[in-house]
Amino acid sequence: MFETRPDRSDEVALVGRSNVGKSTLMREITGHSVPTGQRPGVTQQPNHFDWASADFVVTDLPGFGFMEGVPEDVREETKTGIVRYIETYAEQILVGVLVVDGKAAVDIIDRHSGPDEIPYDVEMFHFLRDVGIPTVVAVNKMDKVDDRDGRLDGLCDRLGLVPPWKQWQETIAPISAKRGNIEALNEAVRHHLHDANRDDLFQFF
Ligand SMILES: Nc1nc2c(ncn2[C@@H]2O[C@H](COP(=O)(O)OP(=O)(O)OP(=O)(O)O)[C@@H](O)[C@H]2O)c(=O)[nH]1
Ligand SMILES: [Mg+2]
Repeated sequence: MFETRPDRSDEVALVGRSNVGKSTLMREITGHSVPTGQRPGVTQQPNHFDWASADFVVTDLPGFGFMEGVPEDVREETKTGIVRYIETYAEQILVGVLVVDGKAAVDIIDRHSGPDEIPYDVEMFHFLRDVGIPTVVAVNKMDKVDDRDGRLDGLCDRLGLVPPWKQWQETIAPISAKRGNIEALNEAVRHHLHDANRDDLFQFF
């Protein structure tokens, strides 16, 4: 998982369950084609995209979660790889983008909540923040969501952010990557880049 990273310092990393639209978002951000797919597990290795003009890389990490035909131990290995990657580059990752499926996330979180189970999205959100990475949740596929405010408030609640979601616009960014509607994410990312004194990277968002 580490071999392919270009020799670049600063990074924005996309992380999230399989099939939520990370690679589609990567394509929107970079303007370059990235393999995407109907089935989970399309991205098995990190996709990196860097520009000649800046010491900067965007990374689309493999997805985690149920993938048809992928055995449990391979999935765990993928998850461990993702966690190690993030720990290793925590200093360089200026913004972590946790991508979730706006229509399904709350239900999946609730289904996996229990006395000895922490849902992946919740775990990853806290992990990113624990290692000191400013984090934005890109709530994707909003084109499929009817009760927009209800869904976003519900997600905030699960992540430990007191609703209404509108007071968390630096953290909660409703988007539709497939439709090219990612302005809320760009704004949130710019907010964190500004905090890091990196307005020079606004050209990419
Ligand atoms: N309706 C809708 N579908 C989307 C959106 N973004 C992505 N998709 C679809 O979701 C599916 C998965 O997209 P990918 O970008 O391959 O997802 P991924 O998160 O990279 O998946 P893995 O590589 O398996 O982790 C594809 O069929 C996309 O066309 C969106 O904003 N709205
Ligand atoms: Mg992918």
